[in-house]
Amino acid sequence: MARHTFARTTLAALSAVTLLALGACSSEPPSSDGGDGAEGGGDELISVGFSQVGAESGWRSANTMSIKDALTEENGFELSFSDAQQKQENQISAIRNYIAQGVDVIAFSPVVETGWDAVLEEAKGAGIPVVLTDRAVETTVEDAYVSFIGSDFVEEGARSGEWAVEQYDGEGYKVVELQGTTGSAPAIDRQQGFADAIEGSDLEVIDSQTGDFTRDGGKKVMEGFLTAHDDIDLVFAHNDDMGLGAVEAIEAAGMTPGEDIKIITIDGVKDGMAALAEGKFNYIVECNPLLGPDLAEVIQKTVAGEDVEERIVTQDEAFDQEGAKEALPDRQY
Ligand code: GZL
Repeated sequence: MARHTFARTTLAALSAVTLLALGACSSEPPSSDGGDGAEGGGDELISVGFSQVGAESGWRSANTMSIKDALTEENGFELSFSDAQQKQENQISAIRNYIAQGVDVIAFSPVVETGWDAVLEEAKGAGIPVVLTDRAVETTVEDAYVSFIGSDFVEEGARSGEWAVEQYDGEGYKVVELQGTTGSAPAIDRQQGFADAIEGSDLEVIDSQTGDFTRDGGKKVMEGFLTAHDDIDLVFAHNDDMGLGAVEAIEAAGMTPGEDIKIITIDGVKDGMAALAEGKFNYIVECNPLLGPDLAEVIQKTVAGEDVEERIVTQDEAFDQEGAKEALPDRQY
């Protein structure tokens, strides 16, 4: 509110001519009828309610930064942002608040795939378009969202498995898997993609458990794996943060990560790329978190009544240790 108060004070002090030149930087609350709010002079801000999963990983922090950097007032947006601390009930109540506020658009990154039908129905009933970023949902609601912007997680799992087969097939590798958040699209799809890719090779997944995408979760699960198994050759971690937790557990057990036990992860955040460049990881499949610009464009087009692509697939690269050394200096996140 301070921002709006300040804006009103500043605007009140300006001459009428300047005010006209500025264009109505609307500090009025979003239109109550859930309308798109931009039917007025076209210079009004587009009000957006965004529900973020949480702040569980380096990827999430980079994703949040990208969204906040794109949905700024100078870019024509009024952003309400909430962090759900990885709890679906917090996301659902945040979305309900945005509906009650009558924002122009709701966007969110669903922490898990299911359980969204009721709130998606409510947003639809209020005439508020919904955009999904990062993760998909399973829903029976017709036309529940206008677009889903994010990576192909099955492909990320497959690229991880294909590289593992290329490098290690024929050596009878025993694999342990650090899964992402149970029920989340990336955890479900990455596991599927990896399993399909190693089918027919002699790599065998001997244990798999969720570390909830956090470094601490990855460390604790890896400690359990090291206690239960004395023949682990490879860790497949669904994100860098859990892989970095596994590095701590492997080193604490007196072994050398990247050599005694190989590590393949997904994301490609700075800390992960640094571990890869240092030889503690062996391969990373990137999952680009910089979704803000695409989200801003989809919202602007939606409010303007233009068609938007229902599915926007983010392009991802992959890196081995040499690739990480070359790419690290220019990484944006
Ligand atoms: C992927 C994203 C995942 C990342 C994790 O798009 O949902 O969640 O891979 C993050 O690092 O926690």
